[in-house]
Amino acid sequence: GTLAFAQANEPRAPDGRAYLAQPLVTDLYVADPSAHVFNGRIYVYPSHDVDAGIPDDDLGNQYAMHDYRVLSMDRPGGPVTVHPVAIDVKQIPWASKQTWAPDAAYKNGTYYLYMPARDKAGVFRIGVATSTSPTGPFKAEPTPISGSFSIDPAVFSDSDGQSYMYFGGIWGGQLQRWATGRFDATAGDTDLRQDDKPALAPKVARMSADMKQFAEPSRDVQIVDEAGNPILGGDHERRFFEASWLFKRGGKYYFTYSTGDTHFLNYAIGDSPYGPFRYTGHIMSPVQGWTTHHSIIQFSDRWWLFYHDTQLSNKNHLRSAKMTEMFFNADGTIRQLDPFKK
Ligand code: FUB
Repeated sequence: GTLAFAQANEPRAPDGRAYLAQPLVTDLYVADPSAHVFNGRIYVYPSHDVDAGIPDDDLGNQYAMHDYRVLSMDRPGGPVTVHPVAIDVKQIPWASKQTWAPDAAYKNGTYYLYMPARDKAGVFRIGVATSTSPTGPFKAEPTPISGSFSIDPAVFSDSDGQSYMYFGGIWGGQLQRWATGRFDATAGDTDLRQDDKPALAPKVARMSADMKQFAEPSRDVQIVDEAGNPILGGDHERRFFEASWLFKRGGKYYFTYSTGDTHFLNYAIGDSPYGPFRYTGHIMSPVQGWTTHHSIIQFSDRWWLFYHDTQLSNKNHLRSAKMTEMFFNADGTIRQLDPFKK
């Protein structure tokens, strides 16, 4: 059929993977692509990058996004539909600016869009909006999720029907300001500067049955080394920075994330959605651009990495989402991808 024809003719890298590393769209900039398969179609929930003329800084003020657009396609490599604005920051009652990396989920006929943004006091929170359509328009809840903070929500629904939100990001994502459990604006703009202590951990909380609240206080996601010791703050090529994404394969839970200032996508493997997760390796070496942020889905029997880079704009804050096939070794490890290898 059409799919077999398309697969036979798709561009391939020398290692055999389908090489679709072109921007998914070229008439707007989108980043942080969170992909899902709903009803057999691929939906991508990205940030919608804009040029607000703000210079780059450690807090990411140049990332001044204010709305969300959804992309969709019937298969990898298929034509990409860009859907109308799904929600604007003006329609999120608690938010003031910087609608950063979102995620989405589906349950019982409702689609949920999870959105980090600065609240009116400038503190990042995570809110949710709902729709009967995967592409919106979405209607925001009046307040952020109670107990939420920082950025980059990723919601994983397990086969037993439970869903979990992973979240957090240091530097502009403000996670370092929550190290004591309360917001501390004096905690600085980067990390804790405690290189020999465990790195700041991403957070996880199980979602309530209605997907709109945390069912429990959030807890640390432990990322440990081969010996079971926490990855340390000074270990910038392995420690968590932002961009959590969780997927399950072969009964194992893969917690994946960006290392921010060293620009890797990493993964760590565990036996439970709560972890601990053992650091295993890089998924992808650095892309062009400061940020790297991804998602991973299975579509029929193949696995796909969605990511972004700045090759189209040459500007850190104007990013293009892309996708490429990824492969697993027999032992469950991931074959590391190089975004520059054609
Ligand atoms: O897109 C804005 C922020 O930059 C995201 O929330 C981070 O993950 C980084 O990509």
